[in-house]
Amino acid sequence: MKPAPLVERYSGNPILTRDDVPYPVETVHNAAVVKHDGRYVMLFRSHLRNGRSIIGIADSDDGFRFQVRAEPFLVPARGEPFATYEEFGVEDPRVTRIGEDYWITYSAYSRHGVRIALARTADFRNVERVSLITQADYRNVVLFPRRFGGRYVRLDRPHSEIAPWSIWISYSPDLVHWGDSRILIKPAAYHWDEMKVGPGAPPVETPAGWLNIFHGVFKTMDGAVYRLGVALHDLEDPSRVAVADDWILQPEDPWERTGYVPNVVFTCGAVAEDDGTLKLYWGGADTVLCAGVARIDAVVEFCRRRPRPAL
Ligand code: M1P
Repeated sequence: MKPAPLVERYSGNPILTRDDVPYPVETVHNAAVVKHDGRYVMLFRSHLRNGRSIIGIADSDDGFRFQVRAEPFLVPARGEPFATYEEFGVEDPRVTRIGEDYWITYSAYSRHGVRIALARTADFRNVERVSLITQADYRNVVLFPRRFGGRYVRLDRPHSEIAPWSIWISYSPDLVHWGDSRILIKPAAYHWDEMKVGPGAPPVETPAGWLNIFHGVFKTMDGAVYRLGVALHDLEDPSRVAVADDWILQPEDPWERTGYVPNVVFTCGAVAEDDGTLKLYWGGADTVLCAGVARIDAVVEFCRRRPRPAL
């Protein structure tokens, strides 16, 4: 008998499309979701008709039915130093609560390349840009929600000409200055992720370790396929990691297989619930937003059962 899927898709998928947005956009995808004051808040990416992206915001009582607010949450900055680096758009937000604030990492695009910016909000009404925290040629930065040995920790994904794009770990005293970087998870040759991997949802704390749901890409004769995989990082030393050999989610629904970029499932967020489940959110074909539910203990077990070398 076939095992039940690890991630059960929500029956009402896609949960958000461009038709739900009260201003003109072409897509709704790649979203961060957190619980704030008992409600779910989502920051999502949308393409405008000129091909550039902005970040919208939506609220929900149940984590599945979201109401999009009248105005976007982040559009390219007007003030420096951010304006120079956000000229071509802002994309792929991730949100981590650290203390009383929510810290947002997002891709800043410009003629100088793509780099990561850091912003903060306490209430999802006012937002303050803090710093640009990478040079060019980075995407997919996720923050751990607490310090380790006094330092903040992030997973990031630099781009390289001579090696498949991989997941790295970096450390910071203040969330602004980062260093001590080293490589942590590499694509595996002739695997579902052999072309590149990248951090997805910010790490989720479990009694067994930090769950890291990442994306992996496989190049086919008909274009790339984006799937989701999972790794488990040590609770006290997140540089120690076990990577599951198999993917946990692949494009299957029609809105994941066709759209702006076909054959893509891409996550920027997950919410751990008190009942031991995880709500996972992913963009389908860079066009719509989908959700699903997994049991956290089953995902942990999946990492332990058939790990592969991380490097
Ligand atoms: O089109 C699929 C994805 O491509 C990029 O992902 P990666 O970081 O792996 O290069 C990003 O543009 C992402 O937004 C997009 O969903």
